Amino acid sequence: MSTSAQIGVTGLAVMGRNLARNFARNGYAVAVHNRTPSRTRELVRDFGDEGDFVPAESPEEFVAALERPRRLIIMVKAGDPTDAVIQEFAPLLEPGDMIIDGGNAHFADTRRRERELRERGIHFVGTGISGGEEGALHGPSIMPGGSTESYASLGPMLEKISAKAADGAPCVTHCGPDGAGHFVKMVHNGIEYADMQLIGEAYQLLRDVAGYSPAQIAEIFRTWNTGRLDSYLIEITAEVLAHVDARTGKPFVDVVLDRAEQKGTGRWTVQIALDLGVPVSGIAEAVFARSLSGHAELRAASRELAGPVAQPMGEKAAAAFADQVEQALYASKIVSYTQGFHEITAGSEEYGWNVDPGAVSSIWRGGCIIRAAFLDRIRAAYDTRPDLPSLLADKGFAEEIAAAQDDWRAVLVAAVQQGVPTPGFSAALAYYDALRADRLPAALTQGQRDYFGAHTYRRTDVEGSFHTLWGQDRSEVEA
Ligand code: NBP
Repeated sequence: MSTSAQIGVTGLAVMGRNLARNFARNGYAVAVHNRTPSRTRELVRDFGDEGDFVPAESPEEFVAALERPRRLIIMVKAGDPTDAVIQEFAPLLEPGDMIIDGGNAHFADTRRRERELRERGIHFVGTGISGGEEGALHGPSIMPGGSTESYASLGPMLEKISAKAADGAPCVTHCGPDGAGHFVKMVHNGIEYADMQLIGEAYQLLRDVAGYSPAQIAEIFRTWNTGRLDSYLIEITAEVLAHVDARTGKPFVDVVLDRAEQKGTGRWTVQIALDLGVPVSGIAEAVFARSLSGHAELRAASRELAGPVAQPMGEKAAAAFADQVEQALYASKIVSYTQGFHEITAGSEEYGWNVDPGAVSSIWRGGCIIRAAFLDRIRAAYDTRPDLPSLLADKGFAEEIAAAQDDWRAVLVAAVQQGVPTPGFSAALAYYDALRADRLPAALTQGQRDYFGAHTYRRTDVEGSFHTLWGQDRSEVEA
């Protein structure tokens, strides 16, 4: 058996197969393996001429085909299958070898696996990969965690197969130790949910309030895609909206059941944010909006509830409204990313990862689903001030929001008056207004908590914790 392969991929469904082809097309000899050997044979049969593949039908054969230290990528279904594959392969490996998990693992699982394998001297590199099957083949955005030592060996190969940003920079960075890569990928997906929700709300407003057809809205999105909203998601939104269903001749978007599905990474982003105490309200609203859309019976039972029916406006007013929606969408997007980056920095602090948010924004500029011109702005903000406490603290973003806010508010007024649900736009504005508020009703909350539970409060004028004797003479005591 040849021991010539520089890297191996086990798990040859759509992602693993395309990733293996990407390595091979970039000149690497790639060992390929799959639990069901027919997938391995099909890969070599269909794409064997693209590069140097070393097919293996057993784990032993696969491991023996890899040069040392071995680099073994797992691309199987996340969860139990990943543990099963690790248990199968780890006994065949030696200290210094690397197992790279490119699946969508929960970062806590990655931390556990990294710890267990480290005890055996094996590097476990939990790696977020974004870009879907096309990205895996032509260049994804790659978010590896794991040890610095493993990145020194693996990094140059990942850089070669990754997407490249417009300035040529590879869309890969060592995010930090153990679960940092999968954590960053999780938040990427959470932001993706928020982006999609905001775009959906913009579409609904343009349709119901402005009165545009899907084809007209596709044109509006195409125009937006030439400006500051330039992004993959805006681009594909225009494509989807312009598509006409061949079966009925209707706009495609009108024949698709309006129940959004989800695989879990958006939900994880919110669950972890709750644990970390980070307000990611925009991402949460996006996850809840998908959940709500799926409650068909609840929606059917509620359809007769009272409320306004949107009345589309005239052509001239519609054009002006579309400009306002662009402002609202852009401002809300800034808030979504502000919240997402807050979660990344909070996770980094909690787990001691030292994640560089500027580097993360840089590798999201190409290959991944949220790739956008906007990411260049975020990177520039972190370049200017690496310890930026919040994206809203960046002068440029603050000025853009200041310029957008009248329109943002006007769009929400219209949405509320016309009964169009805009949870993402609304949550973003509420977050913005809460942050800039002089006083929040949290003072009242503290008073209530002290009243019913003697939870104590702090004062604005004197140091220390206090409790009011609510049931007695209401005098204040130091707690
Ligand atoms: P799937 O997530 O559909 O997984 C199928 C692969 O897992 C097959 O190779 C299958 O082998 C293997 N597998 C399973 Br299932 N159980 C196994 C076990 N107990 N032992 C060994 N192998 C097992 O494939 P995918 O869509 O290519 O995704 C791969 C990973 O990449 C996933 O973690 C996914 O979340 C992640 N990801 C996917 C995308 C995307 O756009 N699809 C994007 C980014 C990340 P078999 O052929 O023998 O059944």
